[in-house]
Amino acid sequence: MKVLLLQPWIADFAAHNFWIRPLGLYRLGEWLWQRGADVALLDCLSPFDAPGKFPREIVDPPPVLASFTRRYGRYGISQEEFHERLSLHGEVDAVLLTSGMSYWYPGVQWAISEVRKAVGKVPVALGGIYASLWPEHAGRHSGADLVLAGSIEVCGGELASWLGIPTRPIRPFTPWYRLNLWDHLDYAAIRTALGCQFNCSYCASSRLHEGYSPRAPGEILEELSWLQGQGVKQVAFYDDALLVGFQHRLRPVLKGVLEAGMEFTFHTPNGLHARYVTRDVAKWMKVAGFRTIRLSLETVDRGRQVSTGGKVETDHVAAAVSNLVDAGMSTSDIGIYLMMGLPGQSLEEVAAGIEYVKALGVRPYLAEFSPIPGTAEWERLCSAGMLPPEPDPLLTNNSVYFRRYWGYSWEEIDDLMRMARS
Ligand code: B12
Repeated sequence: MKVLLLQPWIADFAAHNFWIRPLGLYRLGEWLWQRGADVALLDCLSPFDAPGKFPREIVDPPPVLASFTRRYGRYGISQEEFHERLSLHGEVDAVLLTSGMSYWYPGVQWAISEVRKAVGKVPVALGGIYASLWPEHAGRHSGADLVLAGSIEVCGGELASWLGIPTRPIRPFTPWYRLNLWDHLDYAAIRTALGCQFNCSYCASSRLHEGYSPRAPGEILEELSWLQGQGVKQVAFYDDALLVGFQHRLRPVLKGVLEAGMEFTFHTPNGLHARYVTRDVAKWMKVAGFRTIRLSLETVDRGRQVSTGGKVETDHVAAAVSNLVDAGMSTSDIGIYLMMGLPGQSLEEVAAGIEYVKALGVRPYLAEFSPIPGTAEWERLCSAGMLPPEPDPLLTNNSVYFRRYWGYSWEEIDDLMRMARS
């Protein structure tokens, strides 16, 4: 059996390439190969430089977004390139798509429709983040024959019986990079664990990955060593909680990297837990080559810090910044995420966060709240009438939701965003 793994286009008003890599499809490829299937990859988001902007083709926005004046686009490779690559893969027995942000689902629809045009009746299944967070919507609107929610460990049985492959492994585990899925870019993304030990009220991590499963440091080192051999220089960590259990998880990895003389520039575009950035951790990060550092503060309002999950206190961030600076990190490489648009949050609260972060000498980054079904914040919004009944996932777009539902004017919001940038 030959299976084509497909990473679809992004459909949005903007799309930045923060070292985006199809990690979910890599894991799926490993799982399929162990069960006797051969795998190939078509990635609509490769090859493009990172960090950077994806090329886009302007398209008409879906009707629900028509009132937004910004231009909507399809980001990634051109349609011609898509069809060329599809034909190079020859005949396949099934196409398995992943999905990223749920509000990128038009990208999934376009990809499935193009596959159908080119290959006709091939079975198409969809998984990943949109499929996991909005399974009914994806079932009705994606065009896939099968929609599977959750990690492959959770939905694997159903996938195996649909494909007619064994549920249990019949081949030894082989990492994705030995399955010919590598596309020769000079950057990579990696996860050292799946899931998160925290349970923040706005985050869907627990719906995507049950529990918390760290990978063995040796396995991560082997992957890094292979990537180094391919000329990879930049590596982004995609963990939810990279620094949890630092001494027995990340420290051995960084030690191994240094001992083997591997030279990487590491990035943490997904915010780190500030409380774990101790002096020791900061020193390791500096020595091992960490560059882009993002810390999650989210808000300086103590009540909201507690009610959203208690992962951070304002002082943790001040201590983390000073530890990083003392370790030799440049303040221009340190950014602090602040959430904006949370239910009940005021402009003043966000502004106070911006002031606080600037006073630390580092840069605030506003992360617009994107409501996700199944989270505590979602329930809060529904009871407060701050979401239409049966909302289209497009309205949860991080560039859309807060402008339409937060309760402040565009001018007020623009002022706040300018304040963060200035
Ligand atoms: C890394 C990450 C980022 C990175 C990279 C994002 C990217 N575009 O790839 C950065 C830091 C840039 C980022 C930014 C943002 N992110 Co983010 N991010 C994540 C994170 C932590 C991991 C995603 C990931 O790469 N997973 C890796 C692989 C291993 O997992 P996976 O894809 O789910 O695959 C598994 C299964 O889904 C399944 N599977 C996958 N595909 C398929 C296919 C088939 C057929 C099958 C059967 C199974 C299957 O098998 C895989 C293995 O088990 C998730 C949280 C999470 N724990 O997933 C949030 C998450 C995706 N992000 C989220 C949000 C809100 C954002 C921001 C909007 C935040 C903000 N306001 O700025 C921005 C948007 C930026 C953008 N436009 O890209 C939300 C999603 C929101 C939504 N509505 O969809 C999440 C879920 C976090 C949350 N708040 O709950 N993010």
